[in-house]
Amino acid sequence: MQYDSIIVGAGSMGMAAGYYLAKQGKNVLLIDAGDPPHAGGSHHGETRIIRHAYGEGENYVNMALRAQDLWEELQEETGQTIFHPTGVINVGKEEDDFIQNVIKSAEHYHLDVEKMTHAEINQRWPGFSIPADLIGCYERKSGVLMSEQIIQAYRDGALKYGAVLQVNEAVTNIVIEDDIVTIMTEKDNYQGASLILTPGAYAKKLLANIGIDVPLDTVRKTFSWFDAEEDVYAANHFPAFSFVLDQGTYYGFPSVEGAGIKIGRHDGGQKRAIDQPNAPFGTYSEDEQDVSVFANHYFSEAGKHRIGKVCTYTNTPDGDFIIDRHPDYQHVVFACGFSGHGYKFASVVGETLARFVAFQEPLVDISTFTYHRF
Ligand code: PYC
Repeated sequence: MQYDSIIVGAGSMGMAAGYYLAKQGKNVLLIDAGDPPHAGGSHHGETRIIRHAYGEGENYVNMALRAQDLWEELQEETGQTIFHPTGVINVGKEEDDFIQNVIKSAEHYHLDVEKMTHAEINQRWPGFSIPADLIGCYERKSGVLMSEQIIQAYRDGALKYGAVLQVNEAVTNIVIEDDIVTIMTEKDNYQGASLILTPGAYAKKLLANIGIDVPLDTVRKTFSWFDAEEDVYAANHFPAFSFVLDQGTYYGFPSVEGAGIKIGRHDGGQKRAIDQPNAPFGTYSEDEQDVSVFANHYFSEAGKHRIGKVCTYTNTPDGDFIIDRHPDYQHVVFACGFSGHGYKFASVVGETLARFVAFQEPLVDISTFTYHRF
């Protein structure tokens, strides 16, 4: 049997691509070394932020807006709450590049963003304790995505539309010919007319198989939940947040469904070898210390550290994504290097990859994400 498309890596991006292809009636095979949603990649921890006025650069705004439309479509199709419209506040010094990019993105794309002083922020949300040297840019229409629930929804949808999913099956080799690809796993061999590679943290290793050298680092990251007064921090009246500070970049979530405030540090972390287990939370003193110091400083009523978890970022040297075609084989496409800020785009990346293998133009501009820019 030959599939129209094989997808290697059924995490955030791959599962979304499988869903959109299967929905179009394509005969799709998804293969994953785990059984997604799972805690071994970059999609667990329940929640992710979606921001539209993008501090990492204006070139992401169209993608963020298309991603938002697709999340709302998925929410409607599944009847599940996968997006909480909490709003997101970006906090930092006014002159910081990230804050300036948020302001520019908002102006150029006419986004609903309110610039606020520290006093206005502390008054509107008394759970914050923002010092006088910082400002905030509040995006009312952004919010929180339920990351694991979404992978499950894409999985259920892909299967409903006829996709085949092989789980707990590691790929051992990939052979590409002019009009066919053969994927070899520990259990079987599969053939398809096109191939999408979305292997997350395994990208460097798997892409090397097909002659593509991507400069990626895999980095151990942690995030934590803190006890929170629901009156102050519940998701129906407290926003998600992103802080760009001299001492580091932090992000976090209001208490969604009583989970407590969730906080992580975006920069830093420990480089890790992907074939070694990730060191558990608490291995390094900074795992708990970093976010606790941040919580005590910028939150007036954050409670005790409740629990922490580990995950992995797959970082490119410039922090921008890689979404491209194989230079010699147009029927092979890949996406990787999401550098800790990719989840919110999973819907639009999945749609784009599905269009790529059907030789349709993407609906958003991804021209800055080529792998040969390095
Ligand atoms: O891009 O907003 C973000 C984010 C939150 C957590 C990690 N990245």
